[in-house]
Amino acid sequence: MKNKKVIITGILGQDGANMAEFLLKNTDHEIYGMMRRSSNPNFINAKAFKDNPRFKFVFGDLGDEVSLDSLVKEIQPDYFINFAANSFVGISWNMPLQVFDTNTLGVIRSLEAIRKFKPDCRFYSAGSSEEWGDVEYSPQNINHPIKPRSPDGASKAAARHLIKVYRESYGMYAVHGILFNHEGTKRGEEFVTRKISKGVANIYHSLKAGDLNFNPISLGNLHSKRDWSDSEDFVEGVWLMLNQPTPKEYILSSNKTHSVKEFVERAFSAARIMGCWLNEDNPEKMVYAMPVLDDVEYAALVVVDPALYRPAEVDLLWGDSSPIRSELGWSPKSSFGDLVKKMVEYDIKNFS
Ligand code: F7E
Repeated sequence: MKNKKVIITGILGQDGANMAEFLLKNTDHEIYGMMRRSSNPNFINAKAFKDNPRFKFVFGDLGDEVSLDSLVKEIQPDYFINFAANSFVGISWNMPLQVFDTNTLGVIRSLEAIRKFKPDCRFYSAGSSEEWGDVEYSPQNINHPIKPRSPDGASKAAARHLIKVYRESYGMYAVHGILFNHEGTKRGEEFVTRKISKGVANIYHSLKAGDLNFNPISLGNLHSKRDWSDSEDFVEGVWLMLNQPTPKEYILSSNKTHSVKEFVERAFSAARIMGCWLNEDNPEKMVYAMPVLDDVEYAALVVVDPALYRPAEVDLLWGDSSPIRSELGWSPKSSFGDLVKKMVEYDIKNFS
């Protein structure tokens, strides 16, 4: 029997790379990793699989329907997994049109390519808890009203409706599973978790060298809460969503919520650096600091920079993924503590 074929978009990003690793390890499928043309592509996340004989890079762009049509026509994929997106919420106010073009129109272009050239190909596109935005209740389940607070959240919400339209109009197996925050050692440094783990590694190595002149980590809103999981657990859930008798949308989440402030505390503690909060009554002046000189002075580990606050914030994300746990048997292997420890230890070890 012929091996099945899978196109993964966003292959150089965290989720695309983790999905490729998962499928190469657990199936005999052929994986086609779609990347955009760039003068300086960064292959760091693809180290583990780029030379695998069942893996191939292909050029394509969600902004270019010609490339998507050609890929689907030529490869005849059994699965098309869309992890490509402009996923950094913070930048989505600065480039809302590009965000909408990639995250929403890119989904239509992919669906159209499948509809025209391989209508039985199963399609998954990454939805986001950003779509809930201004949340009405917690924990949030799949029926939560769509109330985005950012161009990113709005673009994903529109994509969700379009995927439903294609599913119902053409009978396509097309799903938009909602992913709460998911992180790991392949996460981009613009996201708060990796910014913290890399910053902790930097401070750890300065302290080890006896240098107290390190830069503190500058952060924005410390009080927003997120439901953080490990991306490696999520790609397994996405694969389950793609392999059911009928398409159905699910949420992937840890079912727990933690503040950015708690992430900071856990990350420093994973590096065995003990700090305490100063000015806690003033959110814009808060400092996480380490006592020095017999506790007389403090060295700042984290400072707040109000310029990093967002024009509109999603204050609390907390998911309810009980349906995928009970119906499909998915469960995450990593806890919040495991995730923070893994990221900090990785960044300390691979510090340069
Ligand atoms: O921010 C706060 C920030 O950028 C988390 C994407 O994958 O998950 C991600 O979106 C929180 C926010 O992720 C900094 O204001 C404070 O409240 O890591 P983030 P996000 O915006 O939640 C969802 C589910 C997606 O789908 C998205 O695509 O942390 N925060 N200080 C900061 N955030 C950043 N980035 N940098 C800071 O300095």
